[in-house]
Amino acid sequence: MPQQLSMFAVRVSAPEGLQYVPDFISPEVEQDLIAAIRTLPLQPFQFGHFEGKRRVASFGYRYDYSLRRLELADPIPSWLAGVIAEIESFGGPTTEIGQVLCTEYDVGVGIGWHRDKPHFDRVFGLSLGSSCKFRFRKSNGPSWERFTLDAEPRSLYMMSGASRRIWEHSIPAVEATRYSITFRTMLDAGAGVSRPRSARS
Ligand SMILES: O=C(O)CCC(=O)C(=O)O
Repeated sequence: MPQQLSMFAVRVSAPEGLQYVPDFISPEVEQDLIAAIRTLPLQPFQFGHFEGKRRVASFGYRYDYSLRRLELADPIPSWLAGVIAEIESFGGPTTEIGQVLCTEYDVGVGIGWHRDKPHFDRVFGLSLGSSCKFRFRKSNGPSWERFTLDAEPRSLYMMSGASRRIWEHSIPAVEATRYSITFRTMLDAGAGVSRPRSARS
């Protein structure tokens, strides 16, 4: 490789522990899930005194940024039972979803750089309605190592290991309305509150 080029060559490899499954659900299931999310009392994301533009509904647990702790939320609704069973099967033995977050991103809305709260273990995310650039970054001394996943509608991503604990993730402003459902397993030691009863069929 010419010297000039090698200076700019970037090794782009997926973060360890990240898995991606295109077409995890059918278009029919996608439409049913979007319709169900639209019936929820979605509220602007609360970050202490600040309000995010994305609108969310939490089930099982919700993280309260003012109190800095997990609080119990409404039980996981039964219309999620089928997809949760598929995700738990994909995740393998011992995978038990304890928390669900439904999110609506209107056009122009995204989510900033963050890692999920340490109370949670693995994070599974279903993308619905439109695609997004699911960006990852990890500090590499003076610069950032970066990776971008094109998360397509109906796809599932799973973050575990370094992709979940070391890398941060964010989504830039979406170009068409996107919905996501994130499903999280719990780290029992960190939960600090008793397990909610899930409304599973
Ligand atoms: O919408 C998504 O797929 C990601 C959501 C997310 O990162 C979060 O709510 O913490």
